[in-house]
Amino acid sequence: ESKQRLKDSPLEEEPGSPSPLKPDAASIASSIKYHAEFTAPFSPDQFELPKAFFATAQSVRDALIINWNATYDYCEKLNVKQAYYLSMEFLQGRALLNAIGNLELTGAYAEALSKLGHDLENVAAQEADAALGNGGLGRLASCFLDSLATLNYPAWGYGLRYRYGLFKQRITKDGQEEVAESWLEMGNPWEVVRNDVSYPVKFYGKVVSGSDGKRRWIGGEDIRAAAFDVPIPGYKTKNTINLRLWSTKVLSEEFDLSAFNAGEHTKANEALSNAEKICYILYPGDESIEGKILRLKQQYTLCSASLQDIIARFEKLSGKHVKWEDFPEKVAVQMNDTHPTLCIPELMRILMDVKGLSWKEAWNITRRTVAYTNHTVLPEALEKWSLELMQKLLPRHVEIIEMIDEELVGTIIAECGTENPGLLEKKLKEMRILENVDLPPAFAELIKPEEDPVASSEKEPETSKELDINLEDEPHNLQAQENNEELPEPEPEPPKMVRMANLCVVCSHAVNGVAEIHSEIVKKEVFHEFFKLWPEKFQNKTNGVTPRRWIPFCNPELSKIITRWIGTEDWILHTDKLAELRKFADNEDLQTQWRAAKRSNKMKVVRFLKETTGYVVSPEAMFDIQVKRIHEYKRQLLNILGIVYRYKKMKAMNSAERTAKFVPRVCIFGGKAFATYVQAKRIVKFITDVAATINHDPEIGNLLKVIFVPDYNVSVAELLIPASELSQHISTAGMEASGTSNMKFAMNGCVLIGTLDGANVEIRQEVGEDNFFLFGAQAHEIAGLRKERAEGKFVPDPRFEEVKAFVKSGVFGPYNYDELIESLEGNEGFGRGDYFLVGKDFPSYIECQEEVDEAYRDEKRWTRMSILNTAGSHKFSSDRTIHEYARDIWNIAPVGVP
Ligand code: B1N
Repeated sequence: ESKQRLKDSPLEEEPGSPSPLKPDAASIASSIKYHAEFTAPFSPDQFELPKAFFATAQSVRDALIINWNATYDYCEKLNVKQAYYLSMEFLQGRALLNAIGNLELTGAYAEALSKLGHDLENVAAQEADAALGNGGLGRLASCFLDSLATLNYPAWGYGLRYRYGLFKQRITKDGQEEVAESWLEMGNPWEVVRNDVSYPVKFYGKVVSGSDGKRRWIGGEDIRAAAFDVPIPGYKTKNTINLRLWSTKVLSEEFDLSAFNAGEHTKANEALSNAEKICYILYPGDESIEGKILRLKQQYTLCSASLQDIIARFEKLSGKHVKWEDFPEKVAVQMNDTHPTLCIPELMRILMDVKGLSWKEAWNITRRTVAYTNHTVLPEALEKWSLELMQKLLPRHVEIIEMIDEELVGTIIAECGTENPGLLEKKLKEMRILENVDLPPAFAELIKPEEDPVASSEKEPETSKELDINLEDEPHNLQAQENNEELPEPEPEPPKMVRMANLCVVCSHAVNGVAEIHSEIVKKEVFHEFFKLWPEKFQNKTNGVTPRRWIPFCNPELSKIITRWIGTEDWILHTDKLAELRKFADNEDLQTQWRAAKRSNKMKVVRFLKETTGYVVSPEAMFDIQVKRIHEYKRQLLNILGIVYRYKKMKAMNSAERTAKFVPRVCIFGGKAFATYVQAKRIVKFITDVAATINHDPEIGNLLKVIFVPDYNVSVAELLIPASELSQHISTAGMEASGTSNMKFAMNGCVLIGTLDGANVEIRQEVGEDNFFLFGAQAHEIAGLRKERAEGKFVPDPRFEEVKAFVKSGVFGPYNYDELIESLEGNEGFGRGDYFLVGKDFPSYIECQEEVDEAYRDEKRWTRMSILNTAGSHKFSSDRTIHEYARDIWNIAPVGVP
């Protein structure tokens, strides 16, 4: 075949010859030198760190490409079913240490670089983080890729190659400032552009009926999506899978040469910039929706290019006779949240309009192919698009969505009957894909609008609701509140919207949440009506993180100790072996080594904090960390108010009393606030102001330090997590779908303080109740507590009143915190009624923090807790999660490349 690669390539593995996977330091050094000379984009006369990084990465890339091509060939040859993980975000972080770690070449590379006069760690630090994601959702996608490769699953990731990743955060005297993150500026050694792989993607235009009766989408704007591939190596395996990122460019025919020749440069460039700007920047909203047309174009580009690519591969491997009904036997598409929902109408469209299948055939194939993961229950994060906007941009897709909606209406009516029109109307209102859109004429007559839907819905026979969290009872309209606007009056004509989550649930064969409690809320609250209709679709897949990056690669010292005590390093692949540490939890030798590793990781952070913030902290103090996106529901405010309370108590004591009562702590915060989320930015500013006051108070000294680490990202996480002793996961119960840093902290021997929310619930189960600091209201109580609060029945704890008054008194500088504090007060009319229940949980939080101090003072007890956290964290490997997806949703089997 012409497509065969050259078989005499010198890079191919020769049977019997030493494996190119295991080169020695000398051959690595010569490969690095070769790349420094021939491929690194730097001047010839130097070999400084940036060039050393580049040459090193290029040499690693050579090794990866051999495995990558072998994996590609092998999967094609076997033609097995593949999973495709579609995600608008992949938060990869740095790749160098991960790649050489997975290839088991870390030692050899360190030696080779030292021969060349460089230190591996410094070289690795040159790499820019690939921050093509906002937080947990994007990082999860990256952990999944690592596990898919490691476990030899046939799978690919599909995403977008944003030129600017998540913004860089600067902390100034005014709080957070955002700076563009131009990660590609120095070049990206890991990607390979595929000049032979690109697809047209269309926007706008109109739909016409052909003479054959088929609908056709014509006219409009055409751009091209081009493939950039990134190799994803597995650990201790040859399997290296592909992450295909799309970049957009103009179709060459679209460049208006005549306009250019006529001197109209702006006009000539218009098509060019329209196409290129689609992949310009990652939307920085974490759990907030931006109904912007550019975002919809991004989403459609991902879906359209990826599906065309998947379909092209299916056709190629099918040979002459393409059996479309076999498509779901070869392809599983996983949608990472609703962001890639357009896969659904796009697959339907291609199958019907391009491949000539009937509606019924296309529908069956689509439903068997796609599955949906929900990552959030926050109402403001459930994506909706304006029907009008979508109609303009994707007219044919809207026709298809309308048809799906119509069929859904038919199903609902058939299931529910028309005897109780109120109930039927309620169900339709909740379940339909189209919102505020009249019923299709065929059904309109069946429903009498006179009935009061609320009154009759109470007749609904459905009784037991274990989790009574009404997320809709107080829609939390951030933007409107930020601008201090009154919430808008209900519009006379409410806007017609497309609800992406409903579309996903209707069209997917599997819908899953990301932790047990979250999956229950998904079934009992968010998609309750759908759950009653199709209970078999709903599943749980508790998140996980890759143990490779999050234990051995970021914490080699601890890992050596683990291996020494377990007697093998198999735990890196089989994390259940970590449980064996339990039997040594009280062993003094292990305890001593364990503490020494923590201490040395803390020292690294001490140096890092000095460099980045100027603050000098003591490694003797407890390192207490909360790092995650800044969001009111994650309650960084609860943490900092707890610190303020502690500070106030300290100030009221003399020095001897203070040292007797309090354990010295370094409280570290990190995280980015969405640029227009005013309240989140106020929280950042408040933390830095509290930090400035406390850190400069000579009476307090090392007893309490507060640090806001700027520009929290994957690399900073890799440094902080191994040094952590206490970490905070303190969201309002029911609001954090899972959380994944909680898992990373536990793995690294950090004790958690948290609410019964997301994966905390399962972590606590696994590590044992005694080794987790629990506080706060539970998910099933939240709705009731909010109601009580709204009725003015909540009596705040005097300690909470005291701390608020202290802040208002102006101790933390001239900046006005009234609006921050008022968000915790009152209800309608004044303040915002403390929607996130900071005041309610405050007393149990500060009492729990006292227990933390007490436990920490007992060194042996604390070390035992720390060991038991690592030992109990084995469930949270993404290997376990991926096996579950493969078995329960994708139906794929591993294929180890020989
Ligand atoms: O997904 C993570 C979970 O561990 C977290 O609990 C959850 O908050 C996070 C819109 C999101 N949910 N939704 C998003 C991200 C970007 C965006 O534009 C929503 N992120 C989560 C992994 O399951």
